Amino acid sequence: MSAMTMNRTLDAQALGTLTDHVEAAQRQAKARPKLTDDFPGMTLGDAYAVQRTLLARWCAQGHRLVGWKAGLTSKAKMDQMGVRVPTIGFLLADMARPESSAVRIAELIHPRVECELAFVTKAELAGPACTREQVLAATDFVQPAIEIIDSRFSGFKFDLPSVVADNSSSARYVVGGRACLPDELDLATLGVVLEKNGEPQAIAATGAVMGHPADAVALVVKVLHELGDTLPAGSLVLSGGITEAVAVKAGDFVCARFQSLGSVGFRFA
Ligand code: OOG
Ligand code: MG
Repeated sequence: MSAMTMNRTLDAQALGTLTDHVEAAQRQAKARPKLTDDFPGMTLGDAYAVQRTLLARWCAQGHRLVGWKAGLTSKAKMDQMGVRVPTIGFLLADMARPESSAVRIAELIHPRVECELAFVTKAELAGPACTREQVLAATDFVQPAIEIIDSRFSGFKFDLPSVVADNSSSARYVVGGRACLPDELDLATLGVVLEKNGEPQAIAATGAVMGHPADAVALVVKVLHELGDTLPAGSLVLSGGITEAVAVKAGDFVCARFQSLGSVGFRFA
């Protein structure tokens, strides 16, 4: 990611209009055409400007930022979505749902679930060259997670600028299972099974995420640096779907089983 790729072209009015579109679609859980249909010249820098404006609006309304997610960090996810550049998105406290709970599906458009390794940090991470080693040294613990993504774009179809502006499809997340210290395990070789209603849907190992999921946390730090920001201590970071995402409907029970880290699951009501 270079400064070049963060070029911005939108004036303040266009930025406000695009943010209005995303905010309304998220609030109403209503799909709309992807943003680049109306703003074909939108750049990646423009898209992150919309995402930052959206974050500022949510925080001004009393929502609390608790961390960040990396998206499109595995080949399975890139192939599924047809976007080959990893992205980041923000996580708010009220997007979290408890393990083993019933998650309300009526608040969502066309949700999909992803199994991810979550990191919780104990020191600030910053800069353009954050490394896997720095991430591991700053990690308090890791834990299994399921992210619920819900693109606000019709047909769950988008391009890179549109998905970034839509906060990388972030909707809900559930963290659970067993918390482990990062040096207790080889975080690149843990087997993971994503199940729906007791049936395996996808199987992979944690290294499917960029070779090592800590590299996805480093990527988050690098993108934040491009945006003039850092990753504070105490952040939750979701490192990205290890397998392809799986569509769900009311009544489904989903579970992600992680080698050595236990499992996390919940149902959709
Ligand atoms: C974009 C978000 C991707 C992941 O873990 O890869 C993501 C999408 O696929 O809608 O969260
Ligand atoms: Mg994800």
